[in-house]
Amino acid sequence: MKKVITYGTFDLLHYGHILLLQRAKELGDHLTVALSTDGFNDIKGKHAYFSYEKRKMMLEAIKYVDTVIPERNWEQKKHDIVDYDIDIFVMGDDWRGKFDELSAHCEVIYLERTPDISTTSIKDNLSGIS
Ligand code: C2G
Repeated sequence: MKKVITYGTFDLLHYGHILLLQRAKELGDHLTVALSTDGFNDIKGKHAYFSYEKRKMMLEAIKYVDTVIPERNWEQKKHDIVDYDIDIFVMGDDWRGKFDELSAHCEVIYLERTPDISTTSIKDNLSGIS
């Protein structure tokens, strides 16, 4: 069984996230999403609209997602890959090159980001900024 993992905040879930998860799942047989905890979002300087529990519940409702685990820090990726016996690490290509060191443990794939949609743009549009 080919196991895939990806990481992110997945706040205000939108079709860009879904298309990423769909393509990630298509690369293997099992997809784990390491979901940024509220504490890690503080470290990332991100403030999610929805709590970790709500973001986790929404991800678990997506048919492409098999398992959701917490992402608590930057360093856990190489341990997750070993602990969960991961074959492929996937991220959107806004991260291209940032995680290449993981290729020592598994295949590293960057998928093209879906254009013209982001959690930030949704927030800005709703608040009338843009
Ligand atoms: N994404 C995408 N297209 C968009 C928006 C997001 O493909 N229009 C992808 C991102 O590239 C990422 C995933 O969806 O792979 C989740 O996006 P975010 O929740 O913004 O993730 P981020 O805050 O970048 O967290 O350790 C890694 C970090 O946790 C990544």
